[in-house]
Amino acid sequence: MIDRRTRPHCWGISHRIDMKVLALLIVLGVYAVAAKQSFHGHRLVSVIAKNKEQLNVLNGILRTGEPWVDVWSFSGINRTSEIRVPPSSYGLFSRLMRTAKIPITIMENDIEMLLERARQPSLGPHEQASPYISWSGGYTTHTAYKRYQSFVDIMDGLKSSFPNLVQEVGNLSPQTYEGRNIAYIKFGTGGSKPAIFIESLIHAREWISGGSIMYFMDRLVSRYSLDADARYMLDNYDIYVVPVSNPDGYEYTHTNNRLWRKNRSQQQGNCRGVDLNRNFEAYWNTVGVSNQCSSDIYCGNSVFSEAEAQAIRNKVAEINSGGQTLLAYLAVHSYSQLLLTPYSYANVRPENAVEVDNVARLMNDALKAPFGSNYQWGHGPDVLYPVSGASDDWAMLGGGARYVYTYELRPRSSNPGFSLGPEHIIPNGYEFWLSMVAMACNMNAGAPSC
Ligand code: 0X9
Ligand code: ZN
Repeated sequence: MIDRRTRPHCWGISHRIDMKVLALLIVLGVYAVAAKQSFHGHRLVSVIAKNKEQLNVLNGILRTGEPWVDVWSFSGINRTSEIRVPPSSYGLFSRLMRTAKIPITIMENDIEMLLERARQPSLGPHEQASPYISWSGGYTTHTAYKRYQSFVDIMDGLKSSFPNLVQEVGNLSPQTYEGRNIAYIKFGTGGSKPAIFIESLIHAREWISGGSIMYFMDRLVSRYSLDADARYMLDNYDIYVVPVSNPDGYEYTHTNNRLWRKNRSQQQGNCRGVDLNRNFEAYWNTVGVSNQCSSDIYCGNSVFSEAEAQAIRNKVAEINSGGQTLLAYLAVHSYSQLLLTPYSYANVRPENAVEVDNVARLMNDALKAPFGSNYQWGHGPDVLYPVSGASDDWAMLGGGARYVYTYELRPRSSNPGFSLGPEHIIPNGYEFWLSMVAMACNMNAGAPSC
């Protein structure tokens, strides 16, 4: 017979056990959800195609993409391409290279170690000693890569702290695939001026883009009353910034996979992600894309299929329909230290290529100026590779922008590649700042000279 008095007691014990089990399950569950992908044993290799046949082999590899290999940078004949090869793919990869007679140089045997090392500061001595580093931020600090919510909070804070310099902080429409808002900010001092539109972090893993943009935004308003450069920009232009154009992907690089590039939309089966920089209407699905979702350059199943690409298109359309001139469009990426001019889709130049290139040269000089960084500028397909469906081409073809540039920020090469340490935010932000000033000062926009 069950002693009734013991019942509550027994229930209490089993309840406590249940709670423990529940807590354990929650911990395990959270761990499972938050467990980060490890890159132990993944090699980073560099290869150079010496002729067209070899380039075709590399191109074939690029097209099949994740999870078999992950192409970090891809370039033309006689240029270095850098590829992450997981241990399970290495046998096949090296056989393919041997057959094609392409020598493999191993840059790193364990990419997890590369990511780990990037947590150690690695600034060059000239940068540490530079007087420019003495301006290390006004409204916010720039010593760590920020999560998406911090970007949003800081933009809200800039609006309340500098109401005369920030006209709007809002959200693009539509929201992301996972239901996040895509925040934007509009800097301006009133009236309708020629617009500069800056898009960054469309590729999730290119963290330095967001860091440099945040430095730029901070400097623009914090130094307005102190620097002629900041004043010139805000007195003559309206500047729209979407610092995190792919928030779902960006958050995923913080929580799950540091090397994720695409958005997070669900495609065929369980496969996720479209390369947003292949989803715009610019000779979509013609060159430099894959039709397989597993690839990092998957262009989606139709042009503008992705919410994040639509959101940028819609904002630019709104700017244009509001009677404003979209003068310049900047797409900010990393890495390789390049400044690319349009068009991306083929060996074709816009009719105003001369003025676009003149400004690019000056922007590139500005990038090199403070620290002697080795930046290179040129026509996208020449310097890098042709791509279709990229936002830069669309900005000119469909968005009506007269000056269009794609930045590939620091570092120069794959070591450390995407895992560039946060101590580079300020120097790279400063280089980016100077090149934006050079652009603002040299475009034909009817603004007084600098
Ligand atoms: O491939 C891309 O989307 C960009 N490079 S990245 O390494 N950041 O992925 C380059 C886009 C623009 N490309 C050209 N203008 N060729
Ligand atoms: Zn990119």
